[in-house]
Amino acid sequence: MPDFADFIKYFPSATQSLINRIWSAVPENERRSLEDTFKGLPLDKNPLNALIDLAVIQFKTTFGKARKVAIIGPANVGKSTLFNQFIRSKNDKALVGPIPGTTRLNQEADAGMFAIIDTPGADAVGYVGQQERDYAMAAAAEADFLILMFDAIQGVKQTELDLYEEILSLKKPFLIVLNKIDLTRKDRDAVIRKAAENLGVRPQEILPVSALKGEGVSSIMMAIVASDPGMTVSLARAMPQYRQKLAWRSITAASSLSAAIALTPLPVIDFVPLLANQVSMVLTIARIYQYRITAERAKELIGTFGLGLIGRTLFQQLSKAGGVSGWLLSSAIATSMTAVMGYAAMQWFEKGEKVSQEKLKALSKKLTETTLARLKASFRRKPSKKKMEETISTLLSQSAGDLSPVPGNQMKPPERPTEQN
Ligand SMILES: Nc1nc2c(ncn2[C@@H]2O[C@H](COP(=O)(O)OP(=O)(O)OP(=O)(O)O)[C@@H](O)[C@H]2O)c(=O)[nH]1
Ligand SMILES: [Mg+2]
Repeated sequence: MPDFADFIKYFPSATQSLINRIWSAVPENERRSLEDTFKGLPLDKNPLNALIDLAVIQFKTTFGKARKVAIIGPANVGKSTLFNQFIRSKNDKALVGPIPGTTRLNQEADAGMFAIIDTPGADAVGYVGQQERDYAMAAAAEADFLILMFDAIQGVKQTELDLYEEILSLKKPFLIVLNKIDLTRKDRDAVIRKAAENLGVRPQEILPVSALKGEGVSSIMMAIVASDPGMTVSLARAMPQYRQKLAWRSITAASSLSAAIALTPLPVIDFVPLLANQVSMVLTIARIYQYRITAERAKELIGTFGLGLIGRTLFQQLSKAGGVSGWLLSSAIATSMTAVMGYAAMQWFEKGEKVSQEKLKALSKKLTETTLARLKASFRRKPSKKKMEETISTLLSQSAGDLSPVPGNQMKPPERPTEQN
């Protein structure tokens, strides 16, 4: 798990102290809980983007104006390629090309929580001249944060050192990235070391990336977020909603599988394959909330929810009422027991709260009824397992709102149960 310090350490030392100064303005207790947020952030680009999408609204309503992040560097290092990795709208796509000087004007686009600006090559040699450099420097002067990009294969040349000095003199927070790292092999560390030496920074202060392959892009994004408490607050606020979405997805998958398993009517509701499926769901939910628990512990937790008994009682009541075939009833109950158990697990890991038996009973009954009605309407005869899974999956994606809690909006991450890790 990354933490705050992991992202701060990427910054050149001047920027580190700048950022520490900004962060020291945040009250101590809030700072700690915000810094904690970093431990839960996803490191892959797609999940991170999903989280940022949720945070954007929070950010825009709270902080209004988006910060500007400019990508500055020599021609042909891959600035436009990186720009394209950040943009939200395909219409904003920048032209990319193998010939230096592809970009001749600044181009700004929405990158979610910040605006991203692509600039022409700023090395003022060869194909691009002083004018392009002026454009790039104007963008740098206007930006709140700079991504200074160099090429791993070309290295850092003398002309580029001048550019680096000029960037330093702006006294803005910046990040040094070494792009096209995919083209290096065994020499990767040596290439980074050499670039660091030429720039006079430590190798850890250079972030190796491949804009082409998207590698390291999420680290750049996180570093930008870490540089600004406002963005971190927005991510922290979006986090509960994001986790609920992920958890709900795993609940939907597990419940659909339970329904398919239960097509072969089960003698008791905690039949072994069902339990194995539920254990794996609880483990997934625990992981989403950053708990590492054992399968044994998950089994114990499932036991304490007491859903087995609720399920058996429901089964007896509904089969006494008659008129429902065994497979229908058992699938409906397996679905609702698994979904309700997932919900209970979510509440447990999110808030450290145990949902009351009354509430679990009421939820189970309601969800079983809804599921039964849907299954009756969908199937005259016993369907294939696959068809059953699909039907339940659709039903639960639609009914997420019925079970899943209202998205939290609190500033501080909730208190955690004590059994951390
Ligand atoms: N192998 C590799 N090639 C890359 C990477 N990033 C960009 N390129 C290639 O490098 C060339 C230049 O990319 P651009 O994104 O146009 O570079 P730029 O810095 O915007 O160039 P100018 O606009 O000319 O200043 C293109 O052929 C890209 O496909 C990378 O991470 N790895
Ligand atoms: Mg370009």
